[in-house]
Amino acid sequence: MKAKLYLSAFTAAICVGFTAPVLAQETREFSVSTVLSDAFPWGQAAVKWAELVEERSEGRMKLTVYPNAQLVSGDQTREFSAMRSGLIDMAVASTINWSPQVPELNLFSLPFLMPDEAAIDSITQGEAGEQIFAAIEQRGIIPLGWGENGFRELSNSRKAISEPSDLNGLKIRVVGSPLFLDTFNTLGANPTQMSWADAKPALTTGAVDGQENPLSVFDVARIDQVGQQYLTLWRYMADPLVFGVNQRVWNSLSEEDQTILREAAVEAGAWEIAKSRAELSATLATIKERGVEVTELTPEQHAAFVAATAEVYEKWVPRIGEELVNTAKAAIDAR
Ligand code: X2X
Repeated sequence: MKAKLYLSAFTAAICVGFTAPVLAQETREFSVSTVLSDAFPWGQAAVKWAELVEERSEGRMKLTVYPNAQLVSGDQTREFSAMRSGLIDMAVASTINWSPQVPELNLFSLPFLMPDEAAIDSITQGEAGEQIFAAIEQRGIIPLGWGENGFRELSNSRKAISEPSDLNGLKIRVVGSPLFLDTFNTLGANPTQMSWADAKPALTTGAVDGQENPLSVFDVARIDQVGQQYLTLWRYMADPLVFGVNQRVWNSLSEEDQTILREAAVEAGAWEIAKSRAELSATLATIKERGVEVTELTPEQHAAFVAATAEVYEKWVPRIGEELVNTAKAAIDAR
């Protein structure tokens, strides 16, 4: 955290001219980590947060966004630890990247738990969301609001995938907790964990055959240009984004500034969620125009994937917490 002393031109003039006692306005600068830049909805969420905070705090707080997980040298699954130790002040982070340190966040990664956007909202905006925020806070980060990376769709360079056996032996890049290895191993694929920084080069050289990411990421990062000709819309999971602050930073702020940060995070998140959802169909059209073969699953094909990944729950529900999973399921059923 860098604290700087700024004197506005006006107060400086007063100092020089009248030697009147002056209360200098202190601007504190904070680092905000993201994985994706503001070319993507994710990075835009962080920029929006920064703008709202700077404006509402009248310059007392300046949030500087560092994209591409650069504060952890691209190693996005170390972001949470780096925040906790104070190397990073704030972040807009994917639940996937924090799930190695916060097991409860694996909830969102359970295959086919959330069928639609209303299901995501029923978790994040309800009791399950509160339990998850409590779990994050318990581990030293203050969570303030939710954003959204989006439903993650499956792409590959080899063939159209419409049933689990199509994944047989395919090398798929995944990130995050070992849950992803379990999901793809269960499907008969050959998953390999790597950071986003390493993913595109691995797709380019053919070191991996496929990957999974939201449509916005596939589109903006031009994943079609690295040989990913086949895209299956299977909506197997979605990763929300969490706006979070290091606990010591949080405790050092006045109540007023805490409120500004929290309200701005909630607003920036809601703005980004609405924006990225509204853009989805145009994004899909763009991807199709580029010649990517898009496979939409029939209800039967979808059910086959659900059945094929069911055993992931046996291992992971106890790690996530049975109560949390049940609370989430009840919220989804009642949506
Ligand atoms: O690495 C990914 O796939 C990304 C950019 O979606 C996340 O950070 C979870």
